[in-house]
Amino acid sequence: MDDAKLNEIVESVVRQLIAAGAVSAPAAPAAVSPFPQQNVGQANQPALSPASVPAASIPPTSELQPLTSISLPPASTSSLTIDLPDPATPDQRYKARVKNPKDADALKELIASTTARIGVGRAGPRYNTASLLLFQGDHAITQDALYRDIDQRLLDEFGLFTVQTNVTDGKEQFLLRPDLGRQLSGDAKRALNEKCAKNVNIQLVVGDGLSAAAIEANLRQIFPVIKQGIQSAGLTFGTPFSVKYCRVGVMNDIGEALQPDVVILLIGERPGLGRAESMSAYLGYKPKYGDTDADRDVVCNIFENGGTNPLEAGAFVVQIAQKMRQHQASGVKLKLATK
Ligand code: B12
Repeated sequence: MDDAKLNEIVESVVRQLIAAGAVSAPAAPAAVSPFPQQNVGQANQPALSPASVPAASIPPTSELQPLTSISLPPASTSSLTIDLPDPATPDQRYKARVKNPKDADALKELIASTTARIGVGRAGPRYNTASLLLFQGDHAITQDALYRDIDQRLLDEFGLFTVQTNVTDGKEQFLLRPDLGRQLSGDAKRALNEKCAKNVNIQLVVGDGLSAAAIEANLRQIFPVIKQGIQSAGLTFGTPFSVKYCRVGVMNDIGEALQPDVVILLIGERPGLGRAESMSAYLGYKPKYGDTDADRDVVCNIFENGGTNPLEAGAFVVQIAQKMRQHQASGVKLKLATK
């Protein structure tokens, strides 16, 4: 949402509060900030802060006048500004918020040493507003990654057609029924039979899993590395496709349907709070019904800037696939074979 839109919303809420008599209109133009302690460089008038709105005096929403019927003193909102800093920028995210720390430098070092949320301070027994907003923002990133589909334009860019698992009732069902996400639907099996090369050396598959954002963040880099790596090793690269509502276990059905030597599944990992771009590559040698995770390998935490770089991960995945073919094994069996 842009600043103008945000201003508009805040302005209309303030107007309603003023109209309902819950707060008094400031005598002169004033900054309105939900972050009173961060009113840096704003008008010298007192800001309308949550503290200046006595909760008991706010009438229920049903009693508020409709916005259209409010006539507003022009001076009270004409220069309404929002001075709330974006809580997700690195300087805000890692800001030490403990008031009067005993050793400010040590606190900064501690904060820099971990991605955990430490040194966030508090307002009485509660989070302060900045921490709460950051938490909510990060949670929204996670929810967004989980609930949306991979951008169709990206799939088109790589010529990937999409098949679906036995999940038929949207993301909620996908989340509640992992078993359905491990089975290709009847239509999917027919589509694979019609469109895909069989008995290839390497079958690459892209699955949404638990984060569409992860695929969007990494596919452009990792896909060409895997494809070229496989081809330059003289191996056959099957017809790649994508699976919607995909769980790792679907590799078994893919193995049964197409009989490749190795299946490589690029899939979105369960997102962390505010970290949605982490992708995994799961690999299995001749996957078949009944195989478990003990028969698979995984290269995890694939993302730029902090994780396994997708270009390097691509090269690593090609190496593992070659090793699997060489030893005709994957997972624990491969580990034992290469001991
Ligand atoms: C959730 C999870 C689990 C759950 C899976 C249950 C479930 N149904 O989701 C549980 C708690 C059972 C689990 C167990 C283990 N896990 Co785990 N797990 C994860 C986590 C947090 C998310 C995985 C994810 O999002 N998958 C994608 C979704 C779409 O897959 P899914 O189909 O819903 O679920 C399947 C996979 O998650 C898979 N899976 C989960 N862990 C592992 C580990 C291995 C080696 C394999 C092959 C598969 C696998 O099992 C699920 C059922 O098929 C990752 C962290 C990460 N950054 O990826 C670690 C992670 C993948 N797990 C890891 C490990 C080591 C294990 C264990 C071996 C731990 C142990 N010593 O017992 C076991 C063995 C797994 C097995 N199934 O045999 C490591 C793998 C490191 C590596 N490169 O080898 C990771 C990366 C965590 C880490 N940073 O150390 N795990």
